[in-house]
Formats: sequence, C-alpha cells, structure tokens
Amino acid sequence: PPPPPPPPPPPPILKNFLSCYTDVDECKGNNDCHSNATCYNTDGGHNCSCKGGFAGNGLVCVDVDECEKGINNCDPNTTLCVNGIGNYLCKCHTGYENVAAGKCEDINECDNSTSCVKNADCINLNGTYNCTCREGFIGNGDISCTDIDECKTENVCGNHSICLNVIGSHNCSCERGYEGDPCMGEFFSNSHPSGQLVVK
Ligand SMILES: [Ca+2]
Ligand SMILES: [Ca+2]
Ligand SMILES: [Ca+2]
Repeated sequence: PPPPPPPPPPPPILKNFLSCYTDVDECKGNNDCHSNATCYNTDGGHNCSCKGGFAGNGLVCVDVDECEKGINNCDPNTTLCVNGIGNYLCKCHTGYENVAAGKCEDINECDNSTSCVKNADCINLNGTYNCTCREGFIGNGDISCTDIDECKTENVCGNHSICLNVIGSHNCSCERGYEGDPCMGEFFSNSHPSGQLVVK
C-alpha cells in the first residue's frame, strides 16, 4: 500500500493570525518615552508616563518646581525649600540642624560652652542665641566680658569706707574706727578719735 500522505501544513490564515498578535515589548528596546518617563508595555502598544517629580505627556517630561508651586513638606519656619531635578530639598535655616529627613530643629548653642565668653550667660533662641555679660561684668558677651571696677564709681561704698574691687563684684569695708552699713563713726577708737585715719 502506498505510504500515508504527510500531514497538511497549517493553514496560512492561522499563521498570520498568530504573528499579528505576538506583542512586541517596546519597553525592552529603544522607545520614544522621555528619559524621565517610565515605559509600560501594553498589549499591542506601550505607554509612557513621567516619573514622580516630573510633569508632561511621557514623551516630554519636565521637572516640577515643588518650591514654587508650594507642593512640598518643608516647614517654612525652619527650612528653605530648594528645587532639584525630579525632587526638592528642605534645607535647614541657619541656626537649625537636620534631625530627620527634611526636618530641622533649633540648635541649642548654649549646650556648647564655647558659644559665649567666660562670665557671660547664654540664652538660647529659635535660630540663634544671645550672650549677655553677667552682673558685675561689662562688654559684648560674644567677645569679652570684663570686670567692672565698681570702686572707680565715686563713693560707691559711702563715706568712711574702703572699696575693694573683686572679679564680678566689690567689697566695702569701713575705715578703722567706723562700723556699720553705712559706715558710722560712733565707734571711734580711743587711738583715733578723729575718725579720719584710714587703714594701711
Ligand atoms: Ca523638582
Ligand atoms: Ca538656638
Ligand atoms: Ca568688680
């Protein structure tokens, strides 16, 4: 008997049908999406969608200025919004430090003992600090605080007294033969009845 005939080739119409519906993934090769867009393959085509921080139709994507448009999380009290390509930054104001992503807090300069000079008090403020000379000192607390010589002020201790300047203060004592505050001469000693004698 003759051999059986070979099986017939698939009908050409089916072959064409399959090739028409074999999707091409355009996203795997060169495509027309912008460099700042994401390509999404679809059945029979593809879509281009701008990445976060960019706006456009996917073929053209431009940076969004989040600072100018006010679409940012920067706290205006503590930070400055700085636009970047595809993003933005919250930059700490002077006197503030970064404590978390985009979050800034006041620096307590008074924690640093060198912020003010010796004999000055440090007062922490939002974004800054103040140095003020302690009582008994004079100057600019940022640069220097020098002792006030109270004894140079005329009669600071009163009559019949001896003024002794000390750092940050002064002491008053009575001339020999005087006592009290103010110094009174009712305790004149016999040896100095005039009350005019001064020690040393
Ligand atoms: Ca931006
Ligand atoms: Ca501060
Ligand atoms: Ca003094």
